[in-house]
Amino acid sequence: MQYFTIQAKTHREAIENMRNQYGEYAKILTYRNVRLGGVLGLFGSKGVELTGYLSNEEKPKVTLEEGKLKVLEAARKEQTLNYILKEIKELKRGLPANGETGSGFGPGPGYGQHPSLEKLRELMQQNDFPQSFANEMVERARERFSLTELEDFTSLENAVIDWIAEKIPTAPPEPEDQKPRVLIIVGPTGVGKTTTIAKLAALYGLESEGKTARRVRIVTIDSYRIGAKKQIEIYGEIMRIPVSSAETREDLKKLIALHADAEIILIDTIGKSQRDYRKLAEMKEILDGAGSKPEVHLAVSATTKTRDLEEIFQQYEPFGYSRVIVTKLDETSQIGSILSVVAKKGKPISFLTDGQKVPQDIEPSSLVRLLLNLEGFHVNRDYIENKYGAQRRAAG
Ligand SMILES: Nc1nc2c(ncn2[C@@H]2O[C@H](COP(=O)(O)OP(=O)(O)O)[C@@H](O)[C@H]2O)c(=O)[nH]1
Ligand SMILES: [Mg+2]
Repeated sequence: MQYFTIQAKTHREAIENMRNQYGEYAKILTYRNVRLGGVLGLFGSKGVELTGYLSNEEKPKVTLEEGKLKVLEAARKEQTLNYILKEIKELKRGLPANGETGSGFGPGPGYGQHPSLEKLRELMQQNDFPQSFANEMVERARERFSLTELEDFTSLENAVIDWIAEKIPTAPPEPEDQKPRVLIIVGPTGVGKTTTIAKLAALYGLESEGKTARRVRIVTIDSYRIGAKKQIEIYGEIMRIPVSSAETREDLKKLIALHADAEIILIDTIGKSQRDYRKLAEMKEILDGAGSKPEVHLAVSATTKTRDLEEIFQQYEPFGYSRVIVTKLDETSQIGSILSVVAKKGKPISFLTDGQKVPQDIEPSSLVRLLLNLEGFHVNRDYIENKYGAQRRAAG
């Protein structure tokens, strides 16, 4: 019988060496831990030593031995798997379990979520940003911020402010060379079109610090509603701005020709439900009398839900509006819906109104004002003003 001794760093390596040197007939007799190298067994590194012999037994036996080895190997693999699973569980225990609670936003159960990302979702919800918009911001944060960087929530907030700002469409001020400038406001009933026309009439038509009064005319095609004409006429009287009404496309054409000497003609329109297609078509027909280059502004209330806003934006598309006036900012602290819709539709905001008082509760839209209106962001006012102040009036 031939005997052998094998030393190796690990048990596995020893067995492998044995198989390589002596093949499948090798059998193990003894097995012990030893020190490899060093002097008199000292100072060496840890290793194993096994002794064995070569058996003359028939193949089947060996096959059985191999089978055992396979089972052992499989068991070892399973142990490794179990070990890895245990490690993963440990790791997860160290993370907040937010991802698993399924906030409705998360990537799904089983994913850990950094607390800052969770906080960001809350911020987005607090401002009424729709889910898709919130998801986009959180995804960006996840992509662009490392785990360590996420610890600094202030810098994440600043970045998100920038990402929101990037998405808000801006436009250069309307060209003032066209005379008269024809500005039409369309939009659903009760959003504040007539009130806004009065505010604009004051803004342009009354003298104020450093600004001379411009020649403003008001035309209303809101003569269907009893009292509606009266409302704007009273404003006109107070401001000494002439108000006339048009009921047909020909009327409107004539009035615009008549006011050829005016600098700005403001046109107030019938407030109708965006679902009253017949009335909308009728109004479109009348407004065609305004010539080829009127500026059409769609007025919507900041309090409108995202879905309704999308429907309104869609239904007023035939009027070819190029700007959006956001009214009633004083009635809500959540502007995520309107911001997400103007971003999606690519329509710049021209004016913001925030109260019933004529003429003061209006201002040209600015990124600064919109961004400062976001709720819950602890962003330094100076940061926003320095960065976006230059774009003030950008959309006006
Ligand atoms: N709180 C608030 N109310 C407004 C604002 N603008 C208009 N309103 C009010 O909304 C109501 C409808 O306004 P109106 O101009 O007649 O709307 P229109 O039907 O679109 O012409 C009136 O009571 C206005 O005083 C605003 O910015 N804030
Ligand atoms: Mg009105």
